[in-house]
Amino acid sequence: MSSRLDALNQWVLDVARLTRPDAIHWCDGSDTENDALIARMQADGTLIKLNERTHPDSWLHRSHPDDVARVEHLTFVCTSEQDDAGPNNHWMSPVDGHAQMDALFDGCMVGRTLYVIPYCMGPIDSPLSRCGVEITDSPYVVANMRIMTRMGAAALARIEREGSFVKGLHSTGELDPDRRFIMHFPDELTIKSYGSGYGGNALLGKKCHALRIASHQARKEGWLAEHMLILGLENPQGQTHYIAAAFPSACGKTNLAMLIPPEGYREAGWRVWTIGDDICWMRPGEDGRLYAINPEAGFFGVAPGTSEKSNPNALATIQHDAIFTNVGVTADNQPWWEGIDNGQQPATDWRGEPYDPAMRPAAHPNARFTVSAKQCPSYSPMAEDPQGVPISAIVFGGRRASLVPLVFEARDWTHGVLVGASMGSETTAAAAGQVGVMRRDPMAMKPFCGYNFADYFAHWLSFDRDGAKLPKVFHVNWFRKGSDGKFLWPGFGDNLRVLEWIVGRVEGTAGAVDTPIGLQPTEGDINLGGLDLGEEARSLLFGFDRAGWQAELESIGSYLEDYGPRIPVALMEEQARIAKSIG
Ligand code: GTP
Ligand code: SPV
Ligand code: MN
Repeated sequence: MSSRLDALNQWVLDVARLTRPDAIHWCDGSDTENDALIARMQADGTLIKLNERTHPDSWLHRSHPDDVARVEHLTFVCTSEQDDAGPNNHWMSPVDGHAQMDALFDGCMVGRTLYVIPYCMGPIDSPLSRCGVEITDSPYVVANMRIMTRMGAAALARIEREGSFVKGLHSTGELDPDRRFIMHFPDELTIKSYGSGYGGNALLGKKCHALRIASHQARKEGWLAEHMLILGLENPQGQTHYIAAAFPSACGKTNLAMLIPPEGYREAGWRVWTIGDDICWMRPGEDGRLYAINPEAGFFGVAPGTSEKSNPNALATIQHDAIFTNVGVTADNQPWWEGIDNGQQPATDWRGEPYDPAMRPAAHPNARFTVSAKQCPSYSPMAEDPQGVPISAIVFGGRRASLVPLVFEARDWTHGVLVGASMGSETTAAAAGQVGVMRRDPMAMKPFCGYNFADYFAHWLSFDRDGAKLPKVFHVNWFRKGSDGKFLWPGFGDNLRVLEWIVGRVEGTAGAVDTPIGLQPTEGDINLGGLDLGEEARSLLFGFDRAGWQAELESIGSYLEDYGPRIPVALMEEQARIAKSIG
């Protein structure tokens, strides 16, 4: 088979000449094709069948033990000028990048099948959607891309019509960490990824295309590609506000996007609708508001911590037709992870060894599930709307054990951009490296912005123009800890209380007090009824620590200065204004 697009046929031929596969397979996305791939992976041990009675049509994949997360130190943006990639990216010249990657790809598919995956990011009929083609030698990648994107014949038809597409070339190679690179060539709309089979490194439609390449396109075309969930919050009157929220990897997007309101709210008629849990593309509509789509079709979610109590919607979603990567299993082959809290015990850990509680966790901390969004009970019908949904509020948030209160509101758009740009968060297991180290992660895009952050902040500021009806901007922190080292805020379903305040601010009905960092609720402005918050919790979640913020603003100032003269003056002025008002 081939396509009606010469440029695509030629690229596939060129790649095949370089990589020398035994066979070429063009994916049509059909059930028959998927069944055959799954059977093949079951036969060679790539997939292990889970308990058919409790988890129909579900699979366990155990990755290479050194290939369990994104590798930021091996991820590059290749632009002709290093300054265009910025201090926020590792850089290589396009010539060197191609040379290094092509040497790795040379002959790497001998004995393997080359799969051609046409995919569409976003509803197939949406003007906001964008297409790509991933070439891979990994059937696991094909099966995951089929869940995570609109993959196959319909996407190919759109690509043939449009004539252009993002090119992604992937091989698992030898899974040798010393022969592993993920490179982006934004000016050529090209991605080359070698040596890893893990999600963010290998499912190229996701972070590589929908964030790094798309952020580059978005800047040129006047839109935004963001690491954000999108949810609809329906109130008892039946009105729905859409909220987009950027939290760094493994900091709560999936959980917030699928929230089930706490007791009392549920009965009153509050409801959360899930549009997306990881990526948001948005652009100004004719009425001046920002309209957002979720470019993905599935969830690649963190398994550990997912339980009937923390995220019942996610648990319901993964009961069938799911792929579990690096979880433990029970004696009767049910998936298991730390925090699943279902009364069962693991027999085997994620490496396939007998589980020994004294040694290490059963599931890898970055174990994931891959599942179609359509299986989620809270999945919004609006997620398939080609026009997208209007955004009423943008929420930034990080994992901050100290200083940062539960929630505050930015005074205006420029202040909101500063709040996003100065986000800090403690690192998690989603990326290789040390966990729990506080770093700046602007807009949760540190690992994903495909160009210089200084230009990215300027792009954000540029949305504040005549006729724009921009969302209000907020900052939240679910992860503040008390002197006993425990989380002070119950989180999960109770985060609805904060969303209620946010929507109240949008509608002009909720109160707040002015502090140097923005507008903060007092305890009386948020419904805390039924919660058991101690004195320390109340004062830290709702207080303002002047000395602490003084130091924080200084640190934000020097962080922004690291970007040199490209940093927008308006952002530095905003930082100076706030630093001064703290005193
Ligand atoms: P990526 O898929 O990596 O982009 O992550 P994500 O932002 O979707 O993170 P996710 O919702 O999967 O949450 C990751 C971890 O944070 C899990 O271990 C959750 O249990 C935990 N978490 C999520 N929400 C809350 C919360 O409100 N409070 C607390 N304490 N933990 C939370
Ligand atoms: C993240 O790390 O932010 C994820 C998982 O959502 S991955 O697809 O691997 O990037
Ligand atoms: Mn993510």
